[in-house]
Amino acid sequence: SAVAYDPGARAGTPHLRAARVLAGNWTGTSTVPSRALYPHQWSWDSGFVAIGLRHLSPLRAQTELETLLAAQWGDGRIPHIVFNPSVPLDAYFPSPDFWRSSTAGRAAGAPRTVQTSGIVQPPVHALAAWLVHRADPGLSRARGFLARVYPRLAAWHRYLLHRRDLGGAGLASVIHPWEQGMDNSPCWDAPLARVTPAPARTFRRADLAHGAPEDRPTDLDYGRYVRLAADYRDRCYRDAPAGDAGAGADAFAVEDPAFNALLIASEHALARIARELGATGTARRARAERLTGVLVERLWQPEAGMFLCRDLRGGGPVPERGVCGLVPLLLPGLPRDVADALVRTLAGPHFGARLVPSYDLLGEAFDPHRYWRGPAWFNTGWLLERGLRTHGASARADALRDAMIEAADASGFAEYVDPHTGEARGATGFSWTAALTLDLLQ
Ligand code: 9WN
Repeated sequence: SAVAYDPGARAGTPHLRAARVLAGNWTGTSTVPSRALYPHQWSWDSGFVAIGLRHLSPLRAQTELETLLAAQWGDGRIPHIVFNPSVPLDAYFPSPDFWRSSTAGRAAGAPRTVQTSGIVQPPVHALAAWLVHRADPGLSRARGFLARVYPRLAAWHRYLLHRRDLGGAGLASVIHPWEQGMDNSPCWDAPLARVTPAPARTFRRADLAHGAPEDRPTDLDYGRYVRLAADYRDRCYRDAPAGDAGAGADAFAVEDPAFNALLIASEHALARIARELGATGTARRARAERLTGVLVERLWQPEAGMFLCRDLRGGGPVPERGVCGLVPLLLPGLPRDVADALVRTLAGPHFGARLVPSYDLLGEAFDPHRYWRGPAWFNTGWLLERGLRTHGASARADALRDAMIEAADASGFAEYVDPHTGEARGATGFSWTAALTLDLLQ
């Protein structure tokens, strides 16, 4: 049953208010990102939520990840949405009858017992599992938590590194903006422009019942999202072989720095998990280091002072500065000059607001209110705060942490906020905002 979140309730401390959001969004086995806008389980949301939940209940945090992993497909993919069967079909679009995972996804090993989407989201899960374990190693060992999740996480990484290496260089590609998680980032404008939108009359958006249209993607964006997802479904979620840009291949294929940085950070975490389970973890650590080299070689742009996406179909780097190009700061093995340049770019004219914007403050497409085209988000802020700390910029990390805690609490744990003023946008009572605030408060 839904517990209404009341943003007017200001009693207690930021910690208590954040905990209350997570309690209200807990379904018994996982957490919805937002009761109204996103009433199912989302993949990378659950990773971030588990990172915060571990401070309230390590058991709930483990359960969050276990529920998601139970919906993993036979080919290793973790679907971006796991649908709650008790939620009406028209509460969210695209719904299970669009994805048809149990029929269209059968060849790829979609689960029979639960309905899911067929695309993926950024692989933050192994990092989350490791952090959750560390919060209560005794409980984790007693429940065999890591031993149970490790093979699933390893299969997930295997899927991304083999089936999704569409560029052939070793990095994972995304084939839909929803996979990268920053849905309408201006980084996708050029690669998406080649996609013929599905006609507006063929689908009905549910998001506009809960979100202001000027804060959300446009109808034209949605037409293209629907086309890409429907084409993938109609191919039974089969991934094209590496290097294949032919007729059966995806119209949209991008190598994204944030997605790959999270994969590498999670590979480091898997190395630690392997060690905890009695193996050496050496091969995984070596792979994470090798992939860091590939990421730099392939996506680093010294003139921009940041990483840029690579459009595999249009050829070459996408000349837009999205926050995704700063997220690799998270990686410990980054060359010194690259890390230093990222720290400078974060404070410079393109990103230097009170809170880190999702897109270039000076970019032509910048819009402080529209979703991933300018507003500040708390998951990317959390990753950058961690990155600043990893590379010794602790005063900047402290300042970002304080600004985020303040903005999260004052906005009623908004989904995203104006990067200059902190004004709330999108949903309030948003789970990862509350969860990551809890983590920053520790
Ligand atoms: C599509 C759940 C998700 C986040 C994404 C965010 C938004 C969905 C949507 O909400 O995307 O997956 O319907 O707009 O962009 O990052 O995981 O919170």
